[in-house]
Amino acid sequence: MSTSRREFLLASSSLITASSIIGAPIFAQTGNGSQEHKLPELPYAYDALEPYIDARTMELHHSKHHAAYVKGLNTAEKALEEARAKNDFALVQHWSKQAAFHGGGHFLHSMFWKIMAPPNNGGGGKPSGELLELIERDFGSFDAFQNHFTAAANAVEGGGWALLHYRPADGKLIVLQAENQHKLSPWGVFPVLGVDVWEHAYYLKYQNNRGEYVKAWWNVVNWEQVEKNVKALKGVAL
Ligand code: MN3
Repeated sequence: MSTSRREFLLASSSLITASSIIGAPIFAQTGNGSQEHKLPELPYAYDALEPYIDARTMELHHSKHHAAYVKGLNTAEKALEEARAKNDFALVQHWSKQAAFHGGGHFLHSMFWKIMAPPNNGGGGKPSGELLELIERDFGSFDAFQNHFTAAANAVEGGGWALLHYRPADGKLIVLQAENQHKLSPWGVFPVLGVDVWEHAYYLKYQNNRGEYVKAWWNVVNWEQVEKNVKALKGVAL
């Protein structure tokens, strides 16, 4: 790593860790680099997003699915560490793919819990202030953004996500999809809002009706957190 790159990372990480833990942007550091990844606690109870997302789905999603991504990421990183120690890279492709898949899952789910809040208590409604201005500038109107994002979510092939990204290079917000947890978004963009459209996110309550789930999900979006995520990325020079 170049000196300037390292200095930039050090400077940005100290800025980001200055934020408070509660309500911190999703980019806040949660470890010191030598610890194992941990399943974050939900910022609300399993039933807090009812009636839009049911308690049983939230419990399974967090305690089973997200936990599996955390475990998978730790396993992959450990395996790559052992490969280096033994200088045996026969399985480097397998473990690299596992690290990307589970790493993507851990990051996106950590974001997902935070960008939701109980309906009428932080969740739902529309963005305001600076975030609304950015959305209107980049999508024309909030309705156009919402229609675009909803369509992207409904059209994901198989398991995946619709994501609102912030692109520091030009300060724009863009909507893209992700297949699985990590495919179809380019480098240099950072998710600030996302909806999980894997079937495990909605099947118990909505069965095969993804459209109804996505429509309901807007009622629990925590716009204040989305704005914090965008602000944390402003000024990051990439
Ligand atoms: Mn999921």
